[in-house]
Amino acid sequence: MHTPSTPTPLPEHTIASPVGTTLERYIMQKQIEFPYATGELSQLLRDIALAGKIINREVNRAGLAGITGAYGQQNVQGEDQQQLDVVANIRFIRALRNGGQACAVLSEEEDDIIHTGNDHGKYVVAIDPLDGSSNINVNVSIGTIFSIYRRVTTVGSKATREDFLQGGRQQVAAGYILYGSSTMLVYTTGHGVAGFTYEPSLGEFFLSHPDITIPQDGSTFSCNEGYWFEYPECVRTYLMDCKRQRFAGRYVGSLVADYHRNLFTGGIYLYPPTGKNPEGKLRLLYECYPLAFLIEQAGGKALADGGPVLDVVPTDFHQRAPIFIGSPAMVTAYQACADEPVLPTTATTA
Ligand code: AHM
Ligand code: MG
Repeated sequence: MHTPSTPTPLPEHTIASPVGTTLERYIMQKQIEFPYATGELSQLLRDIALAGKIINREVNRAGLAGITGAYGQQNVQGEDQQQLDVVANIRFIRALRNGGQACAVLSEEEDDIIHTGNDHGKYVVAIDPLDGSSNINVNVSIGTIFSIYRRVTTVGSKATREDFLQGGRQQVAAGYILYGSSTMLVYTTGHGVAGFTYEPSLGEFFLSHPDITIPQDGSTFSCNEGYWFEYPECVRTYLMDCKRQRFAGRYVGSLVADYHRNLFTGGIYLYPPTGKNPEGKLRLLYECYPLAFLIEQAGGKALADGGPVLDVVPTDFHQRAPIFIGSPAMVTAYQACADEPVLPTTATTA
């Protein structure tokens, strides 16, 4: 006779749900915490997540769909556009236009601001739709970076420059989407930082990293050392110090990927002024500001030339700024090198 045996418990990994709180639910929960919130910013964040899902799909099938490779034109910064840059730009602007909450968009790929036609929208969005263009064709992680402001012009009128040139401290939300071995959305609304991982089979972002904080210190530096001879002396001094301590040099060349790694493991990302880019290469409004806002919310630090990135005064849509961003102890150590007075070179007597 068959005696029933105790069923073998399923291995934990087969039943432990990787999923829990969806981005949707999280946004809703957060909204409830702010009694006067109208839900418009929440909707805007959903629109950005939707655009991220669409771009994720494009990135994943790019090789098969034949949309890798150069587009054959340059953007406003004089950089060669990739086909995916252009696709991501169109997708993002379309999602924001359809969403209705953003009245205007500033994109790395467009010379001027784009009016969405939603003049009653209360927000404006600055985006780099697909950052790390040089990595698109070689299957390396790339990302989207976004920054959101509440408009300062009258609701119902056309958005203007003033809505975008408010300064980094006026951002109401900012974040990035990393298209990597998994796709993640990480954002802040000024109340800490949360990270969500995309579950492609369900088509949902799930809360995977609540309350992200960057390690206070780290042992990774990320910069393009090919520019060594163009870097200011203080940058070389700092990097030499990193090397003396046998820190790891890690540079993907995709800002979002380098930033994301350093956010989780500790480190510093540097893009100093160079001969080719004396103001630095990265764009203030849709690269430096949002990542600086997010790093400060995660307990990190972001410097430009002589002060916090968020205090750099914006004058142009596409202006550039140097950036030194990451674990606070590392950024402070760089700052100490930068603050060191440059000794006059005096002739030595024999
Ligand atoms: P992009 O916006 O044209 O893609 O340029 C930004 C990228 C960053 O992702 C990356 O960190 C940096 O440029 C790499 O620049 P470089 O090749 O000079 O090191
Ligand atoms: Mg970029």
